[in-house]
Amino acid sequence: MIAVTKIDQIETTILDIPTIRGHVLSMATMRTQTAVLVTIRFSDGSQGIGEGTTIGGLSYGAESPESIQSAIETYIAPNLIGRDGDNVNGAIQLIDKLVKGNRIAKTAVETALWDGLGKRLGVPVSQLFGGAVHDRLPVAWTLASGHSETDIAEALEMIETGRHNIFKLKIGKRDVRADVAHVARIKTAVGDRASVRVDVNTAWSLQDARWGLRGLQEAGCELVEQPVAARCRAGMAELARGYEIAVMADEALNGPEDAVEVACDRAADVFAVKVAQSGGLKRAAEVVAIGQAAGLGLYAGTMLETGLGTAAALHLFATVETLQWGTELFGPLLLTEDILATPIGYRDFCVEIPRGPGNGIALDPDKIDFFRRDRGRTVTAVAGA
Ligand code: MUC
Ligand code: MG
Repeated sequence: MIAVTKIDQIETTILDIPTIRGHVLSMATMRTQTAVLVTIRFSDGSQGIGEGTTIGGLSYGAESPESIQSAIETYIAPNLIGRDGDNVNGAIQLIDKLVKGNRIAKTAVETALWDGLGKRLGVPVSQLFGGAVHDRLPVAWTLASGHSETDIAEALEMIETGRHNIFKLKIGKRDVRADVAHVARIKTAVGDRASVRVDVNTAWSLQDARWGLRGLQEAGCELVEQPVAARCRAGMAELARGYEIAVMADEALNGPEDAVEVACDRAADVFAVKVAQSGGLKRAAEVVAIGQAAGLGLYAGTMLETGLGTAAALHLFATVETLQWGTELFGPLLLTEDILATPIGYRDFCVEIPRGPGNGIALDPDKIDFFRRDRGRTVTAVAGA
C-alpha cells in the first residue's frame, strides 16, 4: 500500500513590512506592505510555504490581510487537515466548492501545497506546471512617489544601474490632464532608453479615459492598465478599439471566468495575470491559456508580494511561452527588508527564476520573527480525525 502524505497542520502569520518610500496609488498610499504567510506541515515531516497578499488594505479589493487569515483559519484549513497533501487538484476542487471568492486566501494555501509537493519530489514548482522555458524574465518597476522629479531621478538611476528599463507609472489620483503632463515629463526624461506604461487602478470615468488615452499615446506611453471600473467592460472595449495605445485588464480579471468574458467582449488588448487575483497558480495558468487562445498579450502582474509569493509566481510564468509585455514581479524590491535567506536575483533588466525544489527559496527566520504582527496561529489535526 502506498503511504499517503497527509496535511497535518496549517499555520498563518501576518507580516507588516515597511516600504522603501510612500507608494502612491489612486486609491491609497502604501507605507507598509502586509503579507499573509502560510506554512503547511505534512505527515512525512515536509513543509510547504505560501503567501497571500493584497494592496492597500481594503482599498484595492474585497480581501484584506485579516480576512485572508480568517478565511484560511476558519474555513479552509479545517477542511484540508488530514487530507492527501500530494493531491493539490483535489484540495483546490474541495476548497472551491466550500469557499466562494476569497481568491487570495486560496492562493496562499495552494501555493504552499505546490511548494510542499515540489520539495517532496525534489523538483521546482515550474516542473509541476510542465517545465520552465525561461530562466529569467524582463521586469518593470513602478514609479509612484507622487512627484514627477522624484520619479525621474528614480527612473534614471534604475536605467543606469541596469535594474529596470520598463516603468509603470501609477496615476489616477490627480486631474486627468495633470496626470498626462506628469507621464509626458517622465517619458521625455527617459527617452528611448525605457518604455513607459501607466496604471489608473480604475480611477477614471469613461469620459476622463477618452481624454487620458489620447493624451497618453501622444506622450509616447505604450499601455494603459485598467483605466475604468472593473465592471465597465463595454467602456474598456470602446477604449481598446478606439486608440492605438494598448489597454490592459487588471482589476477586471478575477480568475478564468472573468478572463473568458473580457476576452469575448474584446475588453482588453492585454491580460495582467496576477496569481493572487486569479485564485492561485492553477487558475492563473488557466487565465494565461484563455488569453493565449484569444490572441491577447500577456503580462505577469503582482500584488507586491514578498520574495515568497514572487518566487511562486516566477515558477508559473517561467513556463509561459511568450509574455509580450514582460513582468512586474519586483515586489521584494519595494520592501525595506527581504524576508528570504537568499534574495531573488534582479540584474540586466530581468528577474531570475529561483532554482531548487519547490519555490526554490528559503525564509530568513529572524526577519519573519521581526516583522510578524503577532505570534503564529495554528490549526492542527484533531486526534483520531
Ligand atoms: C496593480 O494594480 O497592478 C502592481 C504594481 C504596483 O506598483 O502596484 C501593483 C498593483
Ligand atoms: Mg494594476
